[in-house]
Amino acid sequence: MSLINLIEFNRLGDDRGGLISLEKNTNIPFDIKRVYYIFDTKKGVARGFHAHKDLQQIAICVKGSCRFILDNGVQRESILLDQPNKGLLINSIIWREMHDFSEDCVLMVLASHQYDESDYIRNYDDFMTASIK
Ligand code: T46
Repeated sequence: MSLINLIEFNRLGDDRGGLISLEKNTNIPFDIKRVYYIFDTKKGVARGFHAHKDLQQIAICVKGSCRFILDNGVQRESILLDQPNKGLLINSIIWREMHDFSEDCVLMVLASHQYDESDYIRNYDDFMTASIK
């Protein structure tokens, strides 16, 4: 089974421009407790390199592009996010890395919980141990 779970959002825009709406229980499969966005990422920088113990997230490149690598300890897959109507669902105990940020990239992330550093697994060996439990 693929690790890449893309949710396609309806484009509600018209001849004035684009519009996409994100709603819990309509096109977002969890209660949104937090939203953050990553922008102005410096050339050549990669981010992520961690997993979460208990967190669902949806990552949307609302502008520009970046490449995600998802890894469940067995499989490792890559996806380019480059459309504002595609959301990448990332479940718990999935190692994620973000690479190849375009200069104009704005990566918005919806999260099922508030920020909690103790939910992060930032060491790959610890992640591998958690992934086989
Ligand atoms: C993820 C990927 C896709 C906060 O204080 N609150 C927050 O909501 C977030 C997301 C981060 N921070 C702090 C924690 C660090 O001191 O901001 C700093 C940078 O966070 P981090 O190095 O974890 O950022 P990324 O880009 O490596 O990872 C982020 C999310 O943290 C992570 O949950 O899945 O984006």
